[in-house]
Amino acid sequence: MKAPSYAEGVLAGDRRSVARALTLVESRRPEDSLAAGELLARLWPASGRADRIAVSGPPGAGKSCFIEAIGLEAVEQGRKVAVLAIDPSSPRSGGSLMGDKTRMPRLSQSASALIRPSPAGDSVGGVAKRTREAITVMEAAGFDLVLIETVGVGQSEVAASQLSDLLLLLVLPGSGDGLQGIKRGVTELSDLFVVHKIDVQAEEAQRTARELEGALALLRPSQPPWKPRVLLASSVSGEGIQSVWEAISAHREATLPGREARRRAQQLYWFEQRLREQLWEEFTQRTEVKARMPELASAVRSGRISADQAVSQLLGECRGNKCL
Ligand SMILES: Nc1nc2c(ncn2[C@@H]2O[C@H](COP(=O)(O)OP(=O)(O)OP(=O)(O)O)[C@@H](O)[C@H]2O)c(=O)[nH]1
Ligand SMILES: [Mg+2]
Repeated sequence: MKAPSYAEGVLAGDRRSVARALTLVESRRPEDSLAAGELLARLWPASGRADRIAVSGPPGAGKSCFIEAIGLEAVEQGRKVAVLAIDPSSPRSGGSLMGDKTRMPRLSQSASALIRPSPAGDSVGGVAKRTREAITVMEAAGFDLVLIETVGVGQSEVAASQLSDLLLLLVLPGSGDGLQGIKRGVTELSDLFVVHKIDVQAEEAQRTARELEGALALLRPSQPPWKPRVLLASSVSGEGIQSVWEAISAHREATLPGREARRRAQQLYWFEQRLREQLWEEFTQRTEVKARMPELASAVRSGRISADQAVSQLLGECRGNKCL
């Protein structure tokens, strides 16, 4: 039984146990899922203690560099920092800790930080497939700040906001008049906006920040009473990083009273989400369904029947032979 021994190690904050536990919960092997479930059940009561921050933004916006800068600031403040990042370059990161690939060389040297890259191939909706499970492991191990890097392609912000207390969006200078460059849905979910790389485009950055502020004034706040803020920073020069950290702290203070309620609502979201995934998985794995799906799909593709007719037909047959 792997689960109990890992659990003790994780709860004691042992880094090797944490790494093993993460590998177990991220495993896609069916035979690991029981042990992973047991492990998570053991760790669950000890989770929930960290501030969870998701960092989103377009590819190349500097998310990884920014997480390193903020992480180092947090470590300096005495925090224990866990980073859950997507490693875009490797299909399987084989346990080697990110180094240059994930652009957090200094943070990965810190004894108060643990960086866990997951392969980009495992991502769903812009965050790693097992990010929520990884958060549980990290929190049970005593990390009190979890930084989550998204892959930053549209879509990712819903999942990111459903697993974090704060969604921080990195914006590049000159990336659009006000909100044009950023999708409205994304903006509505974000709690902090950071116009990044101001070391190279200082004036453009100021203008972008003003435009964003103007646009935000028209939007409904994501987490009342917190009012989203726009800040400017550079992870290269370090300018503005401390102000971002202060804004993160202010957000925490303003939203802490509502945090438990928000997290319960998030659990409900994931309950439905996972149930949907699971049911789809199980349903489409059934022999009868597997056999019928391609025929129906090609009938829909060729226009012989409508999508709705295909669904009715498949479900009707399944009910008929009791496979549903
Ligand atoms: N000038 C300047 N360059 C930066 C800054 N932050 C990051 N960069 C550069 O921007 C490039 C992308 O940085 P990353 O941190 O990898 O960006 P990312 O958003 O994580 O990229 P993906 O994960 O690949 O989407 C790198 O060449 C960095 O050196 C900054 O504050 N100023
Ligand atoms: Mg990155």
